[in-house]
Amino acid sequence: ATQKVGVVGATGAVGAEMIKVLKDRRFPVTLETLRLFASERSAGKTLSTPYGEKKIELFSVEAARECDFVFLAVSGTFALQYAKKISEKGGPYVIDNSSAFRYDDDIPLVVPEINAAAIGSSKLIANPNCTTAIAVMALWPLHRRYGIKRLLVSTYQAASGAGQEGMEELRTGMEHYLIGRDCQHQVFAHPLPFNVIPHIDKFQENGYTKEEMKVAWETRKIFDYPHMEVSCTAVRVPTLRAHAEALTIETYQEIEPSQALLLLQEAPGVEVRDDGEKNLYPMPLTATGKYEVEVGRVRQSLVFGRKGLDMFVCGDQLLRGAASNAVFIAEAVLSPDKYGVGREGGWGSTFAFEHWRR
Ligand code: 11C
Repeated sequence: ATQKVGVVGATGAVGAEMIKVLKDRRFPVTLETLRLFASERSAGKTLSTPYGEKKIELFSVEAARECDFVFLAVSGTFALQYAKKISEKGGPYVIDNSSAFRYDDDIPLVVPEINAAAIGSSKLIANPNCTTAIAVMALWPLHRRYGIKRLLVSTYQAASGAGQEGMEELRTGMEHYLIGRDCQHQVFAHPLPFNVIPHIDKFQENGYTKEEMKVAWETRKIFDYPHMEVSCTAVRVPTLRAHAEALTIETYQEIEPSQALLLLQEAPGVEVRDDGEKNLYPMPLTATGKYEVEVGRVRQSLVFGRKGLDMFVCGDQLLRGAASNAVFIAEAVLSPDKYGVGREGGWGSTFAFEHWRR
């Protein structure tokens, strides 16, 4: 049946991408049943979408509650204020892209290929941080078979993580830099062109940034495995919209690169690119625009030996890291079978790793 779908923050980088993904995935919504919401600044304007021209409405809880699904591509502050008001008392499903509810025990944090079953009867569902969403696609198949004890992450994050403004600042900064003009910066703490910045989100008391802690908190929650030890260094680099990450894992069971690659080849949402001789490995230029997360450079760890691997992943930050993950959540709500929700031994169940947990 046709669904009434609202996108709040429709003019932002993630909102715009969500509308494209809805169309591309043939989500059951039409130009008539799609509603675009934004703040006063954009309300009343017309947005060109893959469905056709659509007028942007001023957001209100009442209007949002008329929908079946509401995607929030707005700030955490906005989500905190409105998400529950929209979803409560028989309201629509609300899929929130911010970090506002991710760490609440009673709100599911979902990557459908991994834990669609966690949705349960919740009307409010949190979408993970992009860095986490990209890494877990490669980590989950390995975790459910070998058990990941420790995880070390170093990231190379694109400007799009800071939204449309981040991408604009990088583009303009590059142009200015090349003609010898001053490189202005507002979005990033320093000029990003020809630079790398080891600072994403706020510094925490333990010296890590919030972005780095999100990777730890969210991976544990999505895997329903609070014991995993995780450490991350998150770095902004001058790429546009795909995050890359170096991952090192220590496993409970002995793991071999060739076996790991076989598992990854079978895994949904993953594309293996692993052939050094052919210069084939994950890169932002090839991962951009793809739903799949690229995985490669899989090798036995020189530190953890037979119980460890090093690898490299790269995923489209606006897709897997935000828009497509959110749309897949809505698909999982409509067609639970698609992602094996609740299926014993299904891809998303804990069936396989009970075996090493014992
Ligand atoms: C970045 N990962 O690259 C951030 C953006 O928790 O949803 C996403 C922040 C979040 O800047």
